[in-house]
Amino acid sequence: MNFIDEAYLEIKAGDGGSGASSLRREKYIPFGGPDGGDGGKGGDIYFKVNTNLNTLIDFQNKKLFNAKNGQRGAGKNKFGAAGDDLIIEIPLGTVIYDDLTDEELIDCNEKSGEYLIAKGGDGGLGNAKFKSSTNQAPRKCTPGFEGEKRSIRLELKSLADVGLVGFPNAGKSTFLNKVSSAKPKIGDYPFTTLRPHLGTIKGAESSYVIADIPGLIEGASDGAGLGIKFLKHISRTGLLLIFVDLFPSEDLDPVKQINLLTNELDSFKDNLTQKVSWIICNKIDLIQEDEIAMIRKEIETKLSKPAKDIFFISAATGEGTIELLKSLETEVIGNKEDLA
Ligand SMILES: Nc1nc2c(ncn2[C@@H]2O[C@H](COP(=O)(O)OP(=O)(O)OP(=O)(O)O)[C@@H](O)[C@H]2O)c(=O)[nH]1
Ligand SMILES: [Mg+2]
Repeated sequence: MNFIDEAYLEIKAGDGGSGASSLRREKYIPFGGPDGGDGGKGGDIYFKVNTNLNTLIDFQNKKLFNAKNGQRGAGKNKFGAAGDDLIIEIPLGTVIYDDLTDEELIDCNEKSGEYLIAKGGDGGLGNAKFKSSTNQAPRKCTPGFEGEKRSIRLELKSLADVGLVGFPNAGKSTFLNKVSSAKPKIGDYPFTTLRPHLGTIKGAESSYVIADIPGLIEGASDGAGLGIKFLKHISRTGLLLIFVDLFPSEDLDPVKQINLLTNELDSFKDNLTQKVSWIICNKIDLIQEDEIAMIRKEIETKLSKPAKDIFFISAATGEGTIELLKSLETEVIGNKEDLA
């Protein structure tokens, strides 16, 4: 499944209706008092989590959202009706930012969460409210207040269980293609994957979700390549798979690749290096069997941060992937139980 992970919206809560200025006119009452009612409150705008949604695709074309204005007050002390609230449904895990200041406003991470994002303006006061001992027939009334207006950005942090990281061309997408029904594009050039993809793996006992994100390169944390922009998508996964290219086009041996990647992960704010990560050495079909033991030894002894586990696979031929998937399922079930 290819998902759209970002959206920009302009939202505007309803304005309050204006208060009315009116003097009571009835038979036999020549000087009726003021009876202008207040205006109605403008509608609020809420974001509501809908767990059936998993993309922000619905927002790509619709960028403007307005809640209804409150109605004006009227004579005979009639209050204006309040404007209806607007409820916008979003996927679980959506984070809302103020697009102008980049401040994080709301993290919509509760399953039945409903979050107020823009408040409707209060209605204005009718002239009945201005009656006093010195002014029995005021004409004054006030306009309604404006509803809050905001430019916001939505970002979806995917709720995948497992995240794939690695240099471009390491074979992350090939792996996801092989083991799930997701079909991210594969290419023998860097940055084939431009957006995150999610794939569901049906294990023996449960299913879980793997997120494939664009490749990282050295300096990603300073904006090189596609940058670390997409790392947020794996900031909530319990487990990272660090993909190592055993047949890289550049002179990057496995230990170097892992150390560089770990450095980039370190520079990302969400403590990605605190996560459990496994090393996945890919493309064993392209190297000699006796090299594997040597590489394993190197990784075990030379990493700046020791790896929890090391796997050798070929995403292309499928060799080693079944063992990896078995271990993944066990780990993911364990992580889910820890969370429960
Ligand atoms: N021989 C061999 N080639 C592989 C293997 N895995 C991937 N490849 C090839 O390596 C190239 C890159 O594969 P991708 O899956 O697109 O790599 P990626 O890590 O997703 O790359 P980006 O999306 O650019 O980050 C493609 O030409 C694949 O066919 C493997 O196990 N063996
Ligand atoms: Mg890819």
